[in-house]
Amino acid sequence: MSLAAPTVSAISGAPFRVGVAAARYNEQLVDTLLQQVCARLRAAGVAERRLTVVRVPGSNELPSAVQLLGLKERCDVLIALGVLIRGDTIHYELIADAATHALQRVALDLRTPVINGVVVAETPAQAKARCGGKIDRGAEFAQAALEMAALNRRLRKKS
Ligand code: RBF
Repeated sequence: MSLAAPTVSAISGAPFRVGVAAARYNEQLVDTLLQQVCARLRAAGVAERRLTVVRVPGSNELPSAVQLLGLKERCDVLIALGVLIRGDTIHYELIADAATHALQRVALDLRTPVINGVVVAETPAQAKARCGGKIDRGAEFAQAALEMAALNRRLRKKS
């Protein structure tokens, strides 16, 4: 995976409605990601009342959760947050794969951008570096969400 993150552009989040689903598995790490995401969204002007957060057991449940959120609220963008860490089996890989595909499917079916904020790590140390450590993945996910919400507003057919 490339480390070349996109350059950050200043986008006002004031008009956006954002839905976030966050897994409770590896809870401390996901909580840190969630704090980073919310901090960046608030800093961009997203109003508290337009930010909905729901929690689900694990990353496997994220696609259903963002779909339900997207159907209930008219969100400009949806964000799925989770942390998958390699265990003794390849289970984490299966979940990562299935969740990645399902999140894309939800985005295309709902015609609402979905940000894949699932951190997949080989070790707990790798996961920590990406959730509160040197790498601010939460800020990257929030920035991607702002960009896609802006694109959605600009290109979406008025209905
Ligand atoms: N969920 C995560 O979000 N991160 C994990 O690292 C993770 N590891 C799992 C490992 C195993 C062996 C199992 C059975 C589940 C794991 N889950 C994990 C939970 C999964 O996303 C989901 O909540 C459950 O499988 C119930 O559908």
